[in-house]
Amino acid sequence: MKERLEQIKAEALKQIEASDALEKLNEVRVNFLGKKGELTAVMKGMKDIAPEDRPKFGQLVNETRAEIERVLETSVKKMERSVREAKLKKEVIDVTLPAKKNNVGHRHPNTIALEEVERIFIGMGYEVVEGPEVERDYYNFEALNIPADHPAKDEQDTFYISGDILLRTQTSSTQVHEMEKGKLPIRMIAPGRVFRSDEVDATHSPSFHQIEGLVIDRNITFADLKGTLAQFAKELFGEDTKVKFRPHHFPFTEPSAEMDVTCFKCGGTGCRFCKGEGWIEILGCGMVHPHVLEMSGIDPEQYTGFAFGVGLERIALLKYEIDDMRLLYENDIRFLKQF
Ligand code: 2U9
Repeated sequence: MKERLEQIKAEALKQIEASDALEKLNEVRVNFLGKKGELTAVMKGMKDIAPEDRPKFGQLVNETRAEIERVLETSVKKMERSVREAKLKKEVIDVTLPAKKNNVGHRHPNTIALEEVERIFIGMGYEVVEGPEVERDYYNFEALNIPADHPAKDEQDTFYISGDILLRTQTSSTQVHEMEKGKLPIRMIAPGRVFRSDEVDATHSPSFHQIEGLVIDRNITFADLKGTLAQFAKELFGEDTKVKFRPHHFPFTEPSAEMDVTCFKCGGTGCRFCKGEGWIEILGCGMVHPHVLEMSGIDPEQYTGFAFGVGLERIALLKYEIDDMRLLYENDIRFLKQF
């Protein structure tokens, strides 16, 4: 039996010596030390040995196993080291090579303009609220005092999904949801994507972005509207910017107005940028129509409010002197990088 163990050890050491890969060493481990390996088979022969010889025999088997394990472990370590060294030799790093250029993205002009507008209104205590792009007819039109026969409701202007489900044409629907919550006062802006069935040209797109504002509290007057929007214009276009309000009509506000700002290029004297006008139209605004308040459960005898709406792309085009809206949607990095 002793000779058999000597034989096994010699054979194992020979195979370890001949191994040239980690997988081969593992095979040796399985073949000699594994559950179905040679040493286990010898152990199973224990029952044929005289009981008094068994302890000695067991010790011999254990010594053989320990010796094989020791040699195997040393070889594995040696093999791992040489594999690592070979890998390192192969992976030479040439520190003189030029560095890989990291192409970082760039904020879109719309995003820059939006963040600027948000910063201004957050500074005045407004909340930024977002709402769904898919809306019910009621929230997009009816609740805003836009009657069924209003031209804006025409299929040509609105993308209908089915029945009374549509893609919002204005972010006002977000403000209606906010009014319905019944928590007053409200001081919010609602930025977001809107959709209108328009042909694409230098100033139109079937999908663009609006920022609408809404303030509702006791004793809100047109003076609050003027002061707020004049401050907004100064912060956005420069301290010297003056504003002018022209009467207008919107179904959801009464009275309504459009606001112009003095041209930030010529200061109001007239130049090519403002087409000689000295003024640039910026936004629409007005006092929230009492019927609009009423429909959303707000008592117009107790509360009044003002609202406004600006086109985000219009602000971006003006601020960054871009003359074609389509450039904003092409996402050409060479264009975007300029702002
Ligand atoms: C509620 C009540 C009133 C939002 C308003 C405008 C005037 C306006 C346009 C500007 C350019 C849209 O992007 S644009 O095409 N918007 O002129 N929007 S007042 O009035 C509201 C909103 C919500 C509940």
